[in-house]
Amino acid sequence: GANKNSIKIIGDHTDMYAQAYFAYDSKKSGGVTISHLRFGKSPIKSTYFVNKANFVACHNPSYIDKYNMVQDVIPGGSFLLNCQWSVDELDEKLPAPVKAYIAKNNINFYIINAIKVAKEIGLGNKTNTVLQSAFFSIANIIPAEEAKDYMKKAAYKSFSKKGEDIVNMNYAAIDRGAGEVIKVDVPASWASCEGELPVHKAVSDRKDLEAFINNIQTPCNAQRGDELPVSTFTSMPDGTFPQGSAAFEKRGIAVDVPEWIPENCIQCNQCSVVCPHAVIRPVIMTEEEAKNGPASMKTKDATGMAGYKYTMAISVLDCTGCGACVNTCPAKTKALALKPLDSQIAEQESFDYAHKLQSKPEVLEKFKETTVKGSQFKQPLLEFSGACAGCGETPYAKLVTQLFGDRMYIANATGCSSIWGGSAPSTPYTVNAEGKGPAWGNSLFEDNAEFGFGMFLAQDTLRARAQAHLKAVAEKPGAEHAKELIDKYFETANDGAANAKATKALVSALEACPHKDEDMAEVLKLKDYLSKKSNWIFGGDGWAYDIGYGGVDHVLASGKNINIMVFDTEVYSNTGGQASKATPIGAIAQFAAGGKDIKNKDLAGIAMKYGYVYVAQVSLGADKNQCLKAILEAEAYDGPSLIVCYAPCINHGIKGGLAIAQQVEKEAVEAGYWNIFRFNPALAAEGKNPFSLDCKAPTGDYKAFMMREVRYNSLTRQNPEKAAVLFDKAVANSKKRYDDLVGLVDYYKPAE
Ligand SMILES: Cc1ncc(C[n+]2csc(CCOP(=O)(O)OP(=O)(O)O)c2C)c(N)n1
Ligand code: SF4
Ligand code: SF4
Ligand code: SF4
Repeated sequence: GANKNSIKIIGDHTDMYAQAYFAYDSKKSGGVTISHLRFGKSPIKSTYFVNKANFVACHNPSYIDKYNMVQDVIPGGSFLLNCQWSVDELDEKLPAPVKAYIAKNNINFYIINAIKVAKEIGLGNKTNTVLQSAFFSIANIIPAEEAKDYMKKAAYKSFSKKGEDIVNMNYAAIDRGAGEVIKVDVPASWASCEGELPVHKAVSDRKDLEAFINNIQTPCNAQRGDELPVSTFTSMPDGTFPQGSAAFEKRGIAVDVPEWIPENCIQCNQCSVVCPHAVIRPVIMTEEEAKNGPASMKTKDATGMAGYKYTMAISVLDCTGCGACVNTCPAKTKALALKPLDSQIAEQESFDYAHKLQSKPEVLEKFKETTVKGSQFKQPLLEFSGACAGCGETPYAKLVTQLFGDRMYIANATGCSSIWGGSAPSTPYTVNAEGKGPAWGNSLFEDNAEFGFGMFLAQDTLRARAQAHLKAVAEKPGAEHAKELIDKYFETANDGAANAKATKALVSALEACPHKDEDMAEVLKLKDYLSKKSNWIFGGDGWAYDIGYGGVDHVLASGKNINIMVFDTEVYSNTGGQASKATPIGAIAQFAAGGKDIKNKDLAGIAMKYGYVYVAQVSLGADKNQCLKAILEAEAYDGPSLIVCYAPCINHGIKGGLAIAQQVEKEAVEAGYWNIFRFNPALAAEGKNPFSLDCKAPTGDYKAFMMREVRYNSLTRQNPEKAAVLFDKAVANSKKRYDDLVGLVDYYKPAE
């Protein structure tokens, strides 16, 4: 935004011609944006990106040894680096080719600590306005005071809807940015520095993954994807990418990362549950494993497991610094504190060691995966996604993969979840030590439920075929030795975890059999389809409530065992926040610029009416246990399921940011803004009440809850009268909604 404003200022307030191209990657946190700005006295006829510039600014210090940025500056040009390093530290911190290029080409080299300035002003990690002001002070295109004035006008236009505080912070950033720039006296010795930027060659036991990373992912991430010839891709003509490649990116994008303070930790694992990026993970080790770990690894005795050690492993180079873990930590004195990334680098070695240790059955025996604490000892098979720092969607998806990831099929609607779920070229869905992980595919926005249904039907048909051959095997004389295993397989056919074990034992027995007849050979040919799979369809509210609703309804009505998870951000998040049918009354969104004046659709209520669909509404921060139960029940239910998850998003403009997303999820339920419940038809079949209202009558202040978010509070500035009317209606709706839910408890009560 700030660079867009800069080129507008130059175009509008000088006699120069101006042009701007912006190139983005698809990561939503720490992604690369390159602003190609051209201006000058002659008309601009260039239609290509700038590849030699008079001025280059590097806004993120972690890019300095990843991209050849300074080489893009012409001799005698200017280079601005945003970093937390002092002038004295530059010699040690800058890579050799950067230093050599600066010295040999007479580059005017400037640094600024915009990170510190933005933090002090209250802008958190938003450094762009500070850096915009630094640019104008160095580039000297417009007299300093005049430039500040124009920048402030532009900032007012961009941020006035977000409130006076934000505008004032941006004014402060403009005032401070220009003054904080330091011109570096480039030491002559830099000219003799030799070396290249480090290239990290990936090494993996999975050779397909290793080749993919070295030949495709690394060049793409270095902004050289356009140079790859078509022949690079011939080994993957169907477009299938290997899983687990995001783990090799190690982007180091966080300014601050959590430090674990073992003496304060109560080993509740809540930080791990809420981490949107699967960065922080509890690990229980034997004494021996702990002893063999890196010297800097911190441990403490594992509660409830004598002779074992507990550590909180943190992959600091994958952390986004969102702070959700720190804010969630319930320990009396917080057991996590945010510290500069530089100071915590040693933690990466501990993470790499701890995360490779064999998972221990005794740990899951003691702490069951069906509990919040126990679930976190299972490997997340969604890790290090490029979602916005603190995203409210990812923790739900991550939890599902911890429970069923090794046997999951996921059909993903287009939306944020398809972008953080598959930010080409990297893939955050990954595999466990046995090489098993979610099979993931993204179809279109409008037909994802149908796509997921197709995935289910294909698997189901192949499984039925394999089972028919297996029955034939069982009936033949000579199959007595396998009889018990075949019986076990059919007994557990509907239970994912048990059937996985039974299938494994059965398949190895059949493979070991010296005489394989036709049926047995067919079973083995189809062995990947034999075990029970966990079928999921993921997407946002824009998909589920609006554009893909016909398909969602079709799947729910099918009666088949498919689970639908909706990440409800109450807007179309991926495209910048357009209103959906999930957008509540009174919220400002695109296409609802004057505040939405009709209430949101009750998707869960509609689905419940089928009577045979498992339905839940959840909010992780409000009740982790309820959320976990809903996911487990939905998966276990032999029929269609729908889980609607409340997901705070950057588009809400939460005061305090997504660092407090979990607190917002809690307060949403306390205020009656969001209700949590479960409807399990399986209970009705047992003569029990299928409906469980899992939240108490609201006690929080509904309007105070709304006022913390720009999507609501901006309406009070824009049109206070309308805001008053719509917010009153919202409060009345919420009361009625809760009363209706209480009514459902009675309605579904089994007859005495
Ligand atoms: C038919 C169609 N219309 C529009 C788009 C553009 N589009 C891509 S993602 C998206 C928004 C998705 O919103 P939602 O389903 O709520 O998911 P979220 O991004 O909030 O997770 C839109 C409009 C598209 N891909 N296909
Ligand atoms: S700061 Fe955010 S990304 Fe980093 S470990 Fe904590 S929750 Fe995860
Ligand atoms: S949330 Fe805090 S107390 Fe709980 S495991 Fe994490 S660091 Fe320890
Ligand atoms: S849902 Fe919101 S917070 Fe999450 S990745 Fe999308 S825009 Fe970012």
